[in-house]
Amino acid sequence: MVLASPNPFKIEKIRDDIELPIIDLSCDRSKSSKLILKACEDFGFFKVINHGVPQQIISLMEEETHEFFSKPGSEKQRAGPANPFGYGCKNIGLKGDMGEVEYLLLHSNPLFISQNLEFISTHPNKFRVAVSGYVEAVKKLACEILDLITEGLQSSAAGVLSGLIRDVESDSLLRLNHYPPSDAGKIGFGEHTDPQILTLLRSNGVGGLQISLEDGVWVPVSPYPESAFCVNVGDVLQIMTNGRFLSVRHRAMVNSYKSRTSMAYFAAPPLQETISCLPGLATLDNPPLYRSFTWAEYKKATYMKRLGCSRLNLFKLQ
Ligand code: GA4
Repeated sequence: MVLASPNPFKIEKIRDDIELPIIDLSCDRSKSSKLILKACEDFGFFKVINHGVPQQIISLMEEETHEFFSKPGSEKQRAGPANPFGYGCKNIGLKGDMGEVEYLLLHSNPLFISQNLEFISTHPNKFRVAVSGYVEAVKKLACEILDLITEGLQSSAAGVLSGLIRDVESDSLLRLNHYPPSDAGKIGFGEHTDPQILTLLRSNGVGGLQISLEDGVWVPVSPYPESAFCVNVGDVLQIMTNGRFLSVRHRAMVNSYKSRTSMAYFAAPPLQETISCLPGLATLDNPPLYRSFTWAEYKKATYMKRLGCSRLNLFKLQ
């Protein structure tokens, strides 16, 4: 299907007939592992169901998210500006990117979660309990998926990826987004790849997320099944798999009738961790594509560039 793009002078290809993988984590371990590997190679994206995150924990976090975004603008501003953490409205990052979105960006570290909560919620303890419970549950799911990945890769890296996320110093983040209804076709959050290892995202059952295929064709991601988590491969996982997995380009569109909220957990290594290819994934025939660097170095590079720019090329070996 070819649709008019948000920019009326540019015609963009959109295909809604592509079946994106939905992986049932309650099925046989080696089967899930194979399906995840294939999805990471083909799309850098898949959905998981029967993922073990309790509905009660999700509902609690969704209630807090709804409550925060329902507050008057002046109250929400008290939790901002996002530099990069805190409340942000329309401004994304530090280089002038804008979108039809408001958000709350939080570090997942328990100490950070406990700070400045009085600016976010009138019942800070309830908010803290909801965020900590959600972060713990999605961290566990991210680790489970990363273990299935390393098992499937059969590299001698069993547990290496999940270890980076479990580390007390892990730089993982939680982002709560609200896309108020606006003119259809407007961009909520512009195209980009996630810099981290893996992203777990849920929405309130309203569509808007789109992923880009390698040829640049956009595919809308259906918001169903509502119980599912969307999983994105991030830049660091593309680098650690020596380019075998794809860090998926994605964006969020707004719609004209319903407001959309989403909650994204970005699983990241500690800032001082050195990132390089997993053992066995670079060989003489398949030499390393990227140089080693620390996550702090990579993160700095992401904030120096506009949202849609590729950071991966900066770390490519000749
Ligand atoms: C994209 C993924 C995460 O939402 C995020 C974003 C970050 C921000 O909003 O502060 C960035 C963006 C994201 C990549 C490029 C830079 C940094 C905005 C931006 C323009 C929190 C992250 O880690 O990188």
